[in-house]
Amino acid sequence: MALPTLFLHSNPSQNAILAFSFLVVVITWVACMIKKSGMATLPLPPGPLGLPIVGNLPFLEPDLHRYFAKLAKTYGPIMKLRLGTKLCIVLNSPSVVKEVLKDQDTTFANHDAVAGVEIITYGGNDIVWSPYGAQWRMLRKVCVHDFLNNTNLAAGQAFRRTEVCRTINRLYAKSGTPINVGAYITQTIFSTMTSTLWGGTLNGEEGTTTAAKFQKVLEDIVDLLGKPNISDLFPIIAPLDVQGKRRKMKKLMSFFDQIFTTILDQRIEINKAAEGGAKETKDFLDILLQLHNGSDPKIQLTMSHVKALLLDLAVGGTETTSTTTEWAMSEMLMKPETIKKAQEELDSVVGKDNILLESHLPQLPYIEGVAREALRLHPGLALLIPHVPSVPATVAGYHIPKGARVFINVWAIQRDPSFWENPNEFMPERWFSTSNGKLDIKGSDFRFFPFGSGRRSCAGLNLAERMLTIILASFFHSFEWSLPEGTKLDLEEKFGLVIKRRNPLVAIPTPRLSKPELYAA
Ligand code: HEM
Ligand SMILES: *[C@@H]1O[C@H](CO)[C@@H](O)[C@H](O)[C@H]1NC(C)=O
Ligand SMILES: *[C@@H]1O[C@H](CO)[C@@H](O)[C@H](O)[C@H]1NC(C)=O
Ligand SMILES: CC(=O)N[C@H]1CO[C@H](CO)[C@@H](O)[C@@H]1O
Repeated sequence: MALPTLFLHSNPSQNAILAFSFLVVVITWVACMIKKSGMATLPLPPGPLGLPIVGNLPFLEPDLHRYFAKLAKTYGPIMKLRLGTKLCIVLNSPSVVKEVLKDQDTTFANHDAVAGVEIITYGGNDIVWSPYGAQWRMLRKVCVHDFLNNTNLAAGQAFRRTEVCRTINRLYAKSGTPINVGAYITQTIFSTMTSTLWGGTLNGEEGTTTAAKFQKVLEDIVDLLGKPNISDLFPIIAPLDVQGKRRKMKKLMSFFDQIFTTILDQRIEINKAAEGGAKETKDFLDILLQLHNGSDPKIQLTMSHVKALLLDLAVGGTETTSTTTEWAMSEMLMKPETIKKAQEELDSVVGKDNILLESHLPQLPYIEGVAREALRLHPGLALLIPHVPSVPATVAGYHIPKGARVFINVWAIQRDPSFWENPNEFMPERWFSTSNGKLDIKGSDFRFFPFGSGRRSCAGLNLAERMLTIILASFFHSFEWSLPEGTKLDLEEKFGLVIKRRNPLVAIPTPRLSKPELYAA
């Protein structure tokens, strides 16, 4: 009744204005409804309610991968959270992951940089944090095609062999005593990585101290990257660097840059002296310097690219691989019958009086099953590296805004009881079953993708797999392993960018080969 009364008591021009306004409101409202029901504004994925400003931050639990898996039980295969002002999307099932990493691969082929990352990229010249585009494509080609191709991988056996022999000799010296197994694994992988990257340049006594420091600095970088940072969650205050993350990062970087400069200067001198004489095994640095020197007209590699790539591969390849190897050994020690089976295989293929070579690996399916089981239960990067869409996207019928941080919970999927029988149990033999045996390691099936999938999948997969399997096989071929009396092994995790063991893995090596001198350096 109010409206007609209003019209009655007003003059005609006022009436016209009111009627017009009324019409505008109605049209706007109808337009809104049409838009809402149409394609333009799909809803965001469901998710737990948060508080103003801080969002869901106060409710986070420290083990993000487990916390996300728990929430997924309520909110389903795709959900949203707000961490500070940052909108985060978590994917929890193979079918939504396929939509992102396969069907819309190009849109999502960017890694979401966390605060402090810009400092370690030599001015945005590295591969991991480059957005999808021409520079990333060039760097990816250098890594995968020019460096980690089959020829170079095979040639790189020499580097791995030397380091594994060295470690085995160090372990012989410790036989019968409890050792920190993880420390030996890390040392072996670190040395293998650095010699694969820049050869023996860091050798000698001075080299050993530098290497130890280098290894520590690498660990610190991975730690820093894995810490949730306030600047990340509230980008508005990022310039203040309240946590000093950027300051710490800068310090770590200046250390790297010094080392790289030394290595590069030395190498350029050596190459000059050798007058381009062909070396037998080329390390990554040789390949990079040749490209920098214009050996491939399609590739314009600056010195910043060279340094940034060295750093990326050193950071990306060391902790991930050594952590996976340590988890594999831990799982085996928890379940001694797996050690027995692995050793039976090794003894029948390699024998007790022969040295183990990489050429044996294709004949060791049980060891391969062990490696895969470790990658399934303990994928080094439990949430991959967060992806970010370059344009607004639609996933599973929900709206994903440009700039949202997309976590992919590979850890949860690889333990999902709907795809895996006894999902939490370490069972290398599951890889011989007809259903799982077909799953490859490259992520063509989204039930198992420890290295990611698609364009942004791990660039070092082939090298990682070789390092992991040769070390595992060598450790169990050369030694029996037992736990110190009265100790009990656990599988407790410590969350970070790379999920490591909370407590060190301590075990006792006892030689088991007839001719240990085979491994004498
Ligand atoms: C067991 C060991 C390893 C695991 C589990 C692992 C896993 C991964 C994962 C999950 C990603 C990100 C995928 C994504 O964001 O979707 C990645 C990226 C990457 N990894 Fe690995 N990785 C390992 C070893 C290595 C090694 C040995 C190297 C180097 C030689 C390496 C170099 C890289 C690089 C350069 C990227 C970034 C690729 C890009 O942005 O295009 N990784 N890795
Ligand atoms: C691998 O890369 C090297 C250069 O680093 C090149 O000489 C060789 O031909 C490549 N091999 C293959 C199989 O692409
Ligand atoms: C770069 O190329 C020049 C000539 O093309 C050659 O003399 C020099 O040795 C090369 N340097 C490296 C590091 O390959
Ligand atoms: C919120 C939060 O966990 N902040 C961490 C960010 O990183 C610093 C180190 O750089 C940690 O000390 C903080 O705990």
